[in-house]
Amino acid sequence: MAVERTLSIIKPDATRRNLTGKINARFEDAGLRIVAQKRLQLTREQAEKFYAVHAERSFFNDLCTFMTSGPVVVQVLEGEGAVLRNREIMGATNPANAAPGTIRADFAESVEANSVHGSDSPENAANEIAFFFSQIEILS
Ligand code: RTP
Ligand code: MG
Repeated sequence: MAVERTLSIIKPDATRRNLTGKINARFEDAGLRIVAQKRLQLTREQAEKFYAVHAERSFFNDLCTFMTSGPVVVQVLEGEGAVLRNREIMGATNPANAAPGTIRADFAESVEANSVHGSDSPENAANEIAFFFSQIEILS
C-alpha cells in the first residue's frame, strides 16, 4: 500500500479536555507519523470555508460555531494508507456507533463534539492539507 498523507484536526472538545497527547499517541501507536502540527483557533470564515461541502446540511451552522469555540490542533499524518487508516483509528462519526478502542468511542462527547476530523479521500486530503500548511512546514 502506498504511503499517503491525511489531514487530521483535534477538535475543540478534545483540546479543552487536554486530550491532545492521548490522541496523538493513538496515531503514533498505529504507525502514523505526525509530520506537521500546529495549534490555532479557526475564524468563522475559515470554518465555513473548510466545511463548505456541508453548507446545505442542517448541522452546518452549529458545526461552525463548535469548531470556532476553542483551539484546534491541525496536523498532517503520514503512513501506509494513511487516509483510511486514520478513519479506522477515529471510528464512526457518531460515538454511539464507533467501534470499541477508537478515538471517538473513547473520547467523543456527541455526534458533533466528536474529538477529531480526518480527511475522507486522498483528493480531499491534498486540498485540506493545502488549506492549513505550506510544503516547507511538512517534514517527513
Ligand atoms: P469529519 O469530517 O469531522 O472527519 O467527520 P466525518 O467525516 O465522520 O463526518 P461528516 O459527515 O463529514 O460531518 C462533519 C462533522 O459535522 C459534525 N456533525 N454533526 N449534528 C449532526 O448530526 C452532525 N453530523 C455531523 C461532526 O462534528 C462531524 O464530524
Ligand atoms: Mg467528513
